[in-house]
Amino acid sequence: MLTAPARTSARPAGANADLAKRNAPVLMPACKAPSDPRSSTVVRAQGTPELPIAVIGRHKPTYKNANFPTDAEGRTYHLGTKEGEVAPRILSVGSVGRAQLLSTLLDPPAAGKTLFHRTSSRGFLTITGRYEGEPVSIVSTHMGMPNMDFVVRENRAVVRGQMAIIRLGTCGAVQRPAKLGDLLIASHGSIGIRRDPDYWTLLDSESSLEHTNGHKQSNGSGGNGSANGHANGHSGAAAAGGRKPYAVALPVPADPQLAALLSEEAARVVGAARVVQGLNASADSFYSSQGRTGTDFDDRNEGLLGELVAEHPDLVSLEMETFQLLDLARCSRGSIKAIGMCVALAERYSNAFLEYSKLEELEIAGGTAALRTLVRVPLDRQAPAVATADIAEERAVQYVWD
Ligand code: R1P
Repeated sequence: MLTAPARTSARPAGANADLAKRNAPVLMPACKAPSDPRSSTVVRAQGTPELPIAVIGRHKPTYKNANFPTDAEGRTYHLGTKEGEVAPRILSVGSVGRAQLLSTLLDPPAAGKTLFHRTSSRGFLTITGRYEGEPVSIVSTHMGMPNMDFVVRENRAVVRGQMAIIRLGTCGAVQRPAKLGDLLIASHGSIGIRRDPDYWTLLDSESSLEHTNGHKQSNGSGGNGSANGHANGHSGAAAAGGRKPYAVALPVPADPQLAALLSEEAARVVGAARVVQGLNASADSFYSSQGRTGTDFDDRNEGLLGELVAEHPDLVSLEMETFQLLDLARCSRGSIKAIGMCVALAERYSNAFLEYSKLEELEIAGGTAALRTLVRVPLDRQAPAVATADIAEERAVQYVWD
């Protein structure tokens, strides 16, 4: 079905006093006015020496249960957190710097207390505190779908009850109306793009076969069928038994409640004209699977973006994690609500790239909208029971936000 990306509409102004208070900032600057209680804690992503970060380092404790490893304290293998340290409402961000920056939006800790920080031996940073009184965690997820898999599964294992996870990332804007600096919300869900190595394997084996049979090489490249310079894989696809060099998974939906709330909050923060809802695509690499071309490798991806847009006219954003988040949420037996939102850092259709100095205020804007959404979405605290590992056993839990 051909659908144009939908625009959000802003919530009517002045609905109530609380709303008016929340509506105050349009685009939050990196350093806010002194009257704002959080202003003194807004810092740049780089150089935040005052933030206490516990680095576990290379030391590894003893783990039990090869199926789902946890240490004697119940800490997960890659994220290094245990029950009580992670809130059911999670903001997943790509970089450690973004996590640190957005932690400055959290409620100031009570006197004598600090926000909970933990950096695992693999570099995953978890920061837990409260936002508007509600416990939330910000988790740096790094890049790519395998890292998102760690973040979703290992956090699921240490949190009881239903969870909400919002990814705030950066992305490429695939087509208009999405443009540089916009907040692109994956309200239509996400497709996944995977480079299929079998395509090249089949080309190579066909080439070898032809060579053995004494036929003239069809590619004229001197023996390697994957170096024949086909423009976009179409002609190569026929040669590789009809296979395509890039496999595209069907769309996985986002949580509709989160989509509605997030588009509303994003429009309130940056204005409806800078929020675009549509379909996201997560690729398994930054370069070939996102249609970035070059001559060093035989990628056969020149036609990839055009094919994606033709197949999915509502496609707006291209990045590397949201598909995994939505896929796991869909398979979580109703225990996870999830969505992704990205700052458009690049325009793939014009080749423009955002001035990096503008990124921080956009991260703050997106983070504000995401945190407001996280604390508003209703979650069922009872269901479902989590039985991933021994850590789910019933026992008194000390919550770091209490
Ligand atoms: C690539 O540069 C990284 O940036 C995007 C991609 O998804 C990938 O992770 O997101 P983040 O800014 O959240 O890392």
